[in-house]
Amino acid sequence: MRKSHLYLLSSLLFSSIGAQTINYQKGHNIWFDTPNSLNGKSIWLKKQGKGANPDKEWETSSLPIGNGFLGANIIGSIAAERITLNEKSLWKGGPNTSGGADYYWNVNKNSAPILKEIRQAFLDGNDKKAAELTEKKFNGLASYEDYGENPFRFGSFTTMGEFLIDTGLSPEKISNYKRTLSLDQAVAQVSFDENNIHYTRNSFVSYPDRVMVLQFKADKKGKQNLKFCYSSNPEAKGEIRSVSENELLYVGHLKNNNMKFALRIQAINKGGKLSSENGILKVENADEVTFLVTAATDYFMNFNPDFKNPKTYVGEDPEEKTKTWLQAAAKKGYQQLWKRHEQDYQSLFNRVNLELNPASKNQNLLPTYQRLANYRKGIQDYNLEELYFQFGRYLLIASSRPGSMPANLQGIWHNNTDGPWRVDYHNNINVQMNYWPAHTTNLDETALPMVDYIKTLVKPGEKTAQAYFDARGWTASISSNIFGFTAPLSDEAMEWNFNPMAGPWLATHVWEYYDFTKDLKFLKETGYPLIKSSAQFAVDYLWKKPDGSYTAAPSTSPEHGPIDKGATFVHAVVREILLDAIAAAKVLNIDEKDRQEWEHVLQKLAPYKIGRYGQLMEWSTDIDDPKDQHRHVNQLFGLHPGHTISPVTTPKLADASKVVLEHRGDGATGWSMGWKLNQWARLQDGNHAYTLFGNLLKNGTLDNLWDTHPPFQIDGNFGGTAGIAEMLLQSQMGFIQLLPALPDAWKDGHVKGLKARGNFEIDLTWENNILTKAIITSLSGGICDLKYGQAHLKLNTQKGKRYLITYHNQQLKMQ
Ligand code: FUC
Repeated sequence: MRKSHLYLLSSLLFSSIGAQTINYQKGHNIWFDTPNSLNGKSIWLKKQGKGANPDKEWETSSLPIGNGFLGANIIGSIAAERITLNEKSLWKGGPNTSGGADYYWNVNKNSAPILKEIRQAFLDGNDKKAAELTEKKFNGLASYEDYGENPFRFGSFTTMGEFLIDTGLSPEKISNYKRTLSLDQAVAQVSFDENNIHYTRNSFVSYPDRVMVLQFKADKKGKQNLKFCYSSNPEAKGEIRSVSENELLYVGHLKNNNMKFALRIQAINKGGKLSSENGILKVENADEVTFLVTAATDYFMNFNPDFKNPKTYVGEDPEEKTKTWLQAAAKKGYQQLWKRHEQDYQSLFNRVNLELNPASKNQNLLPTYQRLANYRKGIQDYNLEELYFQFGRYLLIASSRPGSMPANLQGIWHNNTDGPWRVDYHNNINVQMNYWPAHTTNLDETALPMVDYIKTLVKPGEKTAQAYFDARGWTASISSNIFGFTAPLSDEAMEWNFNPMAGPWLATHVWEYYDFTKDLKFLKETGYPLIKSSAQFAVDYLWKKPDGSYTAAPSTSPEHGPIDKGATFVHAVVREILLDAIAAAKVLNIDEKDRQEWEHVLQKLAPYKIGRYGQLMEWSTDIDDPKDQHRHVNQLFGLHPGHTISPVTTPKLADASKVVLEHRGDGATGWSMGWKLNQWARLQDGNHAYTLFGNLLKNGTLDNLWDTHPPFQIDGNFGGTAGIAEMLLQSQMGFIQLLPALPDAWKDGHVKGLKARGNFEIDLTWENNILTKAIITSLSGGICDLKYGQAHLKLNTQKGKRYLITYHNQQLKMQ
């Protein structure tokens, strides 16, 4: 019997004693019962085949922890604890490479004058010429590969190295091993018995105190004999030094761009002795040891970069910052650090609780990888589905906190000097997908790094908009870094490299932030300028044809198909940003003239078209292939993440979207299944959405529940979590739909704390697949327009009030 309120109780009980013991059989835990080896250590010394990561254990069975800035993976070996380390801003590339600032910013081709020729070629029916001109002229100057140019400008996210903490224990002699990540408490715990002694290691990363805390203890005194070693990024010059008997300091610079970074480790012992020599910390016969780790780079998030200054992204000295944080953390001590961490984390995580078929059998007695294996065989495990949902929320809190850049392709969990797609910000689905669950699962704050990222793109993106399209406003391209990179890359494969819709797509997230939070100050001071200038770009990018209509030429549908004179995806993004801009200007009651322009363009924009198979056409001509199972489904952008297609308001277009999804099939890479899950949910087909969710878990998920492309890519985790929220609640069409895509399998359930646009918090309870109760908490007041099936209820809510709604006799009623 599974009693979900027991989880809460147990998590409360265990939390109050500072993660002494995680009851891995209760609550939201990802756990393993066998230790990892140390085979993967320093994988940068080993050969890496394309796409394959030689450190399989890191990829499939390590546990990620983080505070948005600092990320780490706990490997949990016996003879040593190995911990891979990331700092979000440790990047190669940017204006401080030896090429200097002029070289870095000289990445756009001035191709705007060629647009006329391309469009004339389209008018002449010479699509081949249009494509060739686009391929030759609309790429940029910077390579995506470090072997493509020297110095390498685009750069890549890169590891901060790893820790090896020797224990002197032998893996052969241990029993009762557990490696557990508690999502309820945001702590990773490794525990085992050796020689009748029970050893425990607790690891967490605190956001309020900017410190990583690693605690080693045992149930007998004097058993901690440890050697703490740090191996830095091999592409850095630096030194690890012993600064006192209990403290190490590393200061180094990346060779590529001279980025400075610092790391401090301090040991605090109970009993025994500490010493430090030659950059190694030694613990002898201690009862308990806590290692405090602070790390930072000199990166400065600059929204107004000086294009002449190579150091425009260089800020505070990391040696100083890490010192201040370390001293403050050491003063607090373990218990206080733990309490502050737990309180901070739970203030976000506990906002949402999901229970699916609460009376079903809890299979938490099995390690997570075995549950996943059973799930693949078709054994139902609703609690595993809940765990997957909550893991996405955990990962977002751990990788995206205010003041940092957004989560990248691997969140903040990369184990090498460079990785797939430079572990970058990928703007044609991936970074956007990372933020899909931010608002719907009640984590608004985690979206702020995305807004900051967008702000870093504006000034450089204005140059890109001018150079290629002679356009107002700003845009970005396929890939970006932390140094405001907005140009296309040098590759001529324009089906992926041509992506001027990156900017407008990103800007739609800014409107989402407002729409969910109703934060007027944000909209006025931060949001609207970003949205408006993006809408201006979108208008100027379009081709005004001789007949007065607007179309996107040249354009592409991400990563496949021809250079087109009107790809559906592009029109859908344009529609979205213009609608957002109009809505925002109306809220602020400004820019009447701009609004008229945007409305005019919307009216004249090439419409959605339905093709010969009844499909929503992907390109301007009816060339779709029903056998095409490409992972990108961008032609359905209007269905999701956009809001211009819906079964309620545009049923024919929704039917045509369904044909596309049927053609594309129910398989794909991890993130693509995550996307199709969201799209089926938007079609309000709960059972089909559930099939996609099942496939994502079965075929796109590693043993530690990380999403895999392959390799590990975090977007699918976020897409999966967002998709589950979409199945339970939708609000994109101007009203709120309760349980719009509930699958038959989720017969009974309860969800607390999902968010709807308008700043409403919503709890739902259902039995036998039918809604019984909803509680609406209005956080900003205003009209709350509820729909469930055919039932409809409109409430005029007051800020701060809760409304209990029941569903009975096919009617929604306020109690
Ligand atoms: C997009 C996808 C790829 C990969 C990459 C990071 O370009 O098409 O599959 O996920 O992003």
